[in-house]
Amino acid sequence: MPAFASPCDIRAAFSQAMSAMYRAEVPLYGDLLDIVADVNARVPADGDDPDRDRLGMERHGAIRVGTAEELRQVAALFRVMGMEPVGYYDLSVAGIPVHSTAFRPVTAEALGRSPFRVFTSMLRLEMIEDADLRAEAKAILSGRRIVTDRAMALAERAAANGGLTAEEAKAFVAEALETFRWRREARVSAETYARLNQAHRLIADIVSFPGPHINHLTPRTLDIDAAQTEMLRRGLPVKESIEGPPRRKVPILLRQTSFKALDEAVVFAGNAAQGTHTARFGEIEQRGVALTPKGRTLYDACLARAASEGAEAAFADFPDDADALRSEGLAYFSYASGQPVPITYEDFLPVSAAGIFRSNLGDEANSTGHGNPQQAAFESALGRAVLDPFTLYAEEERRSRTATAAT
Ligand code: OOG
Ligand code: NI
Repeated sequence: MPAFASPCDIRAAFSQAMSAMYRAEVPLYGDLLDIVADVNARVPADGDDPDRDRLGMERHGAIRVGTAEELRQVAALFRVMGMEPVGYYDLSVAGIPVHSTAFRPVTAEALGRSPFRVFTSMLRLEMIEDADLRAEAKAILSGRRIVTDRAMALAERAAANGGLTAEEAKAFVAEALETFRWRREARVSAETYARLNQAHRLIADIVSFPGPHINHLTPRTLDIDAAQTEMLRRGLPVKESIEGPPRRKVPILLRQTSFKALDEAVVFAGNAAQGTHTARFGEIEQRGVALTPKGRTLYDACLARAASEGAEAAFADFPDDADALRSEGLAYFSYASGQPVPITYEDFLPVSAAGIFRSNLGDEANSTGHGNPQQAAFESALGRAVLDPFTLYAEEERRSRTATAAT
């Protein structure tokens, strides 16, 4: 039996390589890392942040793929790194023509070793209204290869053999990175780009380029309000409001903010006309405790009222101390250390994601669509079911109880 590199180590190496690449491509990302590191160092350790050890390496990124085949190919890459598809997100509720999942490690141990996630969206071609444009987008995507032959071969080898040797893993990291790299040479003419862009800016972003360039890479902060203030002080073009719940004593779920996409030079196919495209942006996040289905229902009700009542008033009904969250069954806790410790929310929020998409498409307006979740169609494109996040948190809580009972 050859010794295989652990998927956690491959993921950690990949996450680092991605961070280095993104830093070189988007210099503002380096500023963001500095701000977050400063803020995190200033937040006093009070035992309430069990994740402090992993914070420095914690990142999430996002990509948008065009076809089912592309989705399966990136899933094969993520599998080598021990990342599984968790959750289904329907962005059509916000008029955005994609649906999504998050590839991430699923055990507490793996999350502790390398907390790296990629929010992955797939284009919903059927949401392009113009039949000619829909057919054209489909034809353009059909000739595209977003994963290198060598990366695909290594992913297949890992699946067949049960892993990659250290040497293969190194080659895999370098090859897999190619899928996420920004390339300024569009595969379409300026004229086609303009028509795709007219249909939806996201469609142009997904269809026009050689691959699903990583569009942001987000570090995690312990105090997003302080980080937001510092971003504003430094003159970063940050969006006005923080997505998610208001500031609380016991943070819940996820709060996020971002700064606007950058205009980047592109070269169009055919006559090599120059143009610009807004592909990449900056984002930071603060994570809190994972909510149970009951807690999530209450959260959604508060969020719905926040628009009319204001967030502070709407969330006054949501208990803000750990004992109440636990005794009322609103949040998940781990009992591994003999005392209840909040289980961190490892996923995303569709409403926040829609807000992030929108602000970076240059559209702060609250556009809404019909909302048409098609999880079965997404899963058939992916070739497997996505995992249910609630099940994962509940299992983690149960496991910690059993471990505690045994000692
Ligand atoms: C993904 C936006 C969603 C988040 O943190 O909610 C996301 C995208 O713009 O492709 O990353
Ligand atoms: Ni994000």
